[in-house]
Amino acid sequence: MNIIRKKSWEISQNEVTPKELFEKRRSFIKLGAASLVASGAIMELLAQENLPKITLDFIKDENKNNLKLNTFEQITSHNNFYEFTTNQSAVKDMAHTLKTDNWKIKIDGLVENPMEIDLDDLKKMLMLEERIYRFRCVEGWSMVVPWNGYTLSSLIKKVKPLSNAKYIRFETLVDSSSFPDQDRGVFATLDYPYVEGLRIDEAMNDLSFLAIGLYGDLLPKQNGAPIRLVTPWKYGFKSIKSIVKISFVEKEPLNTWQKQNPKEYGFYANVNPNVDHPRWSQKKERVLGSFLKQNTLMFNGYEKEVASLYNGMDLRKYF
Ligand SMILES: Nc1nc2c(c(=O)[nH]1)N[C@H]1C(S)=C(S)[C@@H](COP(=O)(O)O)O[C@H]1N2
Ligand SMILES: [Mo]
Repeated sequence: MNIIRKKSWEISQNEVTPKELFEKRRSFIKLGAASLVASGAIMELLAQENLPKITLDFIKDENKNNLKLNTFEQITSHNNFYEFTTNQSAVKDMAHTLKTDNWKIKIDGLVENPMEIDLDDLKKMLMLEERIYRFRCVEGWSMVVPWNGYTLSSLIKKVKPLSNAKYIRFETLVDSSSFPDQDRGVFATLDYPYVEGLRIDEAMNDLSFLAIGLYGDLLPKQNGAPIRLVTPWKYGFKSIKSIVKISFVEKEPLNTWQKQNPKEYGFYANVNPNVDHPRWSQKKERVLGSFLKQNTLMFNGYEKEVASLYNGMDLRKYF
């Protein structure tokens, strides 16, 4: 893990109000650049101002839970995207090789309306929304992201699954000219394509989201451009990036991390502070940019929305 660590004497961003930040920043501007060394909070405020231009037109999330957003800088500088590298801080500088022009998504398998679509088709068919979600990686870091995209359910309704479609399988692009790790043959870190899956009822849940943007602009490549899944009650590895294929299938798909290490990673991967990873506790998490850890919530805080999907299932067995 490569966490942004602050020294203990620095103030956490959670402890300062926006007004304090504003005033600190004003006095600091008067003082000039020398005081740049001063405060982590000021650095964070300046980072926050480095926002993309809002280019998308979407229905805003009211943020009823008052989640505190991570900065654009934080969200786009610490990434897991093994097709590039396992070095989380290096992804952003490598991601330019991903070719997203003329991107197509093939939807096939057990559906009435199989289709091959691009982002323009999605835009015409579906309603663009903002979703401010917590995001919790299985490694113990987390963030809050304002995604832009479409509910997965709205797309599923358009393709009309057949009654024997029980699961959905997602695939990431395979292209060794886009992804350096796919050019390493037997020395590659993972078996590609990266694959993920959801049960149909999980996919139909209103939280399941296909993101095409964040902070109001199209997704940066390191975050899975041009389209990635977001399932906020599950560990981050379920949120598969740069999707080229969505297949409706009868059997539970073998997802990449389960295939890689079935003792440590399962199909469901629901965030659960009571079920430890075999090598570390899942009770706490460190929010990107924060010094202190906070408690991890059951289903990452989305228990009300998703707990009923798992009635009668032993969550230790179906991990
Ligand atoms: N294709 C692909 N998708 C992926 C990954 C990956 O390596 N390849 N990493 C996963 C993991 S482990 C996490 S935590 C999230 C990270 O998303 P972020 O970089 O946008 O934070 O992407 C997930 N999706
Ligand atoms: Mo992750």
